[in-house]
Amino acid sequence: MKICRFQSTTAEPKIGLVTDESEVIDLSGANIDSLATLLGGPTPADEIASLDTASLKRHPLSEITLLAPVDRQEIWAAGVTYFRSKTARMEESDFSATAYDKVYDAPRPEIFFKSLPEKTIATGAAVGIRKDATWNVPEPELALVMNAQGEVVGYTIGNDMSSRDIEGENLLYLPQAKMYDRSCSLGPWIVVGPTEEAVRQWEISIAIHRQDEPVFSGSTSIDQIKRRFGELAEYLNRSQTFPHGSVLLTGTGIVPDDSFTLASGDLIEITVSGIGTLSNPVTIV
Ligand code: DO4
Ligand code: MG
Repeated sequence: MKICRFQSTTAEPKIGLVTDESEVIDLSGANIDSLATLLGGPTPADEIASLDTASLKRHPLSEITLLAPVDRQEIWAAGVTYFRSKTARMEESDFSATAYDKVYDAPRPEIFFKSLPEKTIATGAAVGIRKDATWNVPEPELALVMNAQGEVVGYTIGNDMSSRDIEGENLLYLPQAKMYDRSCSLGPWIVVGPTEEAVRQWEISIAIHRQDEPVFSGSTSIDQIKRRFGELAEYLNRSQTFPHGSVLLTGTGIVPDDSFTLASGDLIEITVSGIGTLSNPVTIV
């Protein structure tokens, strides 16, 4: 079951159900007008499955604009959850290498604040590279969607845009490497229902094009994430409440060679086999 935020002819954002026939069923007719309401309850999948959608308005997917699938949820991110991420960070940084090595094996995961709903970029819109950074990469990540109880109830795709030169210079610069205008995209929608075991069978892949030519591609299995989803969710929700639910990116397992950096005009496409594709051009901010 795919839940989206969208705009049709009216400017007002709406919640929709994306059907296998590439239609969007407008759930505002069933009094569902925010993700905060859905994620504030315990089981959004059951709530939507119980609706009688026959009389609700439908739009062809091609005629609506998808919005980032967040309205009142904070967006957080976990790091160094794949072996590939650990080794890449140890290489990029002289004096922070032990920190990455240690956090990969430590009981407590690395979790950092990433974005707010109003700052988060939807599929189709531009993500940003910082004007003061020289080494910029996308980080393709599975994102967990949690309800107010901190339980994982859905999945979407995230791009944790990162400036590797700033991050590598000093670990204390991590917030500047990770949080700036247009540094986080999410979408195209939220898939609710699948179990962690099913999701671990999915693949995540990325393709980057520059002037229509491929310049980087890579893929990995979601099952390479070292930590259980419930473990990551439990740490995020420990001593912290999210009454409208929350989103947690789960870390990257695909890191381009050190010679690669993004350029303005590049097109980034991140695909998760059970979800769809998050597609964003790149601009300088
Ligand atoms: O510790 C730096 C960031 C790690 C990260 O974002 C990742 O592994 O995806
Ligand atoms: Mg990341």
